[in-house]
Amino acid sequence: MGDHGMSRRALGGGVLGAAAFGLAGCQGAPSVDLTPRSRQFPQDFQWGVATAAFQTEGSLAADGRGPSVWDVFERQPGRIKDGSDAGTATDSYRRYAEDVDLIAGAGLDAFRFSIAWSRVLPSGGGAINQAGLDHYARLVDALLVKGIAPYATLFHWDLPQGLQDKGGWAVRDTASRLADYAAVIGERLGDRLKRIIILNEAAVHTVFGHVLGEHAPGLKDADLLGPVTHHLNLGQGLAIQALRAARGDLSIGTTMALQPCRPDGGPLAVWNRLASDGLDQIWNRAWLDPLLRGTYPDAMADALKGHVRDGDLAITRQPIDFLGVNYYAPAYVRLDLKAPSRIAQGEPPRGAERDAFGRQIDPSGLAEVLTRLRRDYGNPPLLITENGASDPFGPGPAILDDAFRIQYLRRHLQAVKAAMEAGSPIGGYFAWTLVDNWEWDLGYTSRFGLVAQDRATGTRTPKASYAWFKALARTGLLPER
Ligand code: GCO
Repeated sequence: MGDHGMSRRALGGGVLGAAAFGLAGCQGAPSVDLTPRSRQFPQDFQWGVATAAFQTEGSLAADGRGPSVWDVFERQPGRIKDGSDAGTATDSYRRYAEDVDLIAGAGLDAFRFSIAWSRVLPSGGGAINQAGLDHYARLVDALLVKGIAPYATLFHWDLPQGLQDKGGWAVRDTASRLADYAAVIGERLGDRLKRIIILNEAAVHTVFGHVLGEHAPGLKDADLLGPVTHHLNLGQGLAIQALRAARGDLSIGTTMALQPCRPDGGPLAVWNRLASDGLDQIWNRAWLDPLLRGTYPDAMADALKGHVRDGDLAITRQPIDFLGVNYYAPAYVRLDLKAPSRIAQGEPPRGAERDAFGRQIDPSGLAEVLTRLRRDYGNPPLLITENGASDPFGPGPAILDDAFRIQYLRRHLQAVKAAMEAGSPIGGYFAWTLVDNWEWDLGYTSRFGLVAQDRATGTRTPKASYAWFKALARTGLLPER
């Protein structure tokens, strides 16, 4: 697996470090049909692209923005693979109009971006920074003028450092601060911004930011798994309530990184199945269950002890208008009795096709996730809020003739259409991402864009995948190959 083996969301290497799990056997992967009867998507299906504030905006000191945990983390030596920072990123804070033109130029219906909390509330709470808010008002207006539906994520991992200084997600109060911030967005932008996503991939933020120390805020403390998970879930519930109280006409959802957790060695590898089930509970169910069922899975019980108060699970469980699903790859897991969590990274089957992260490229994992939501979680309305492929890592120029990306998107969209035919109410698909950006701890060495960027000049150059996605958005007809 080379040096990619330890990268984030390969879910590996390390030890999750949770307290002992209630390990129980899990089912093998359900058999799923990946071939749709028809490759024609419905007329009203939304085609979009997704981005995140810290990965794109740059202008980190502009207009009164306060620092976030990522501003602090990226400056710590050794944290970012290429030693870069997101000071410029794609310069989207200044070039947002160009990006809107690219989205409109591709005929897309929707744009998912995130709002930087610390632009609106520079230290996380208190007085509103009007200049920061105005930026998002301008962006939303620019999208609406072109008939593009804005979807704003409230929290894409960039907690204001002012809140981190008070304990961040490890403390309960941060949940209320998220709700206050949500209310501000609902009240100040809700007249035109109608679609709001509360959290992005809270599992990644929890595990990679607080347990493994590979993401901001860079903490490596297994004891944080329970409190951080619960306070994010609680904050999400409170934020949904606050938005509903602010306005009655919002479409509110949240986005999760859902990954099928598969035992290394296949379903007959019984010991590894214990570990893959443990990871499934921490990674997927610790987020799905509190929101959609008002419960936590057993494996979280010890970690959560002392953090869940009476009534909390009535708050975490909220009606949502859509669930956002981000999918890239399945996770392979093995049992490791030496690891405190007993969970370690496994290997995909031999000969598996792999992405730049070393993860298996496998659209059946997406189908599996969608089937589960249909069968076990009441079939909520869904959006695919991220899916995409990186160029091979490295400093070289972007690959403009990116046939591999087109094939990745096409094959995953086949799985999406097949799931729709099987009864999943999927309303749209957002490719990750518009322009090659700053990929967190990987800096500028990983590129997911449909559009390349010359980092010296900021000039944007559409890749082959941009033209391909444009044709798809126009016709809704997925090419056969
Ligand atoms: C996520 C991340 C994105 C990544 C993308 C590619 O939500 O998964 O937020 O920011 O850039 O997933 O790895």
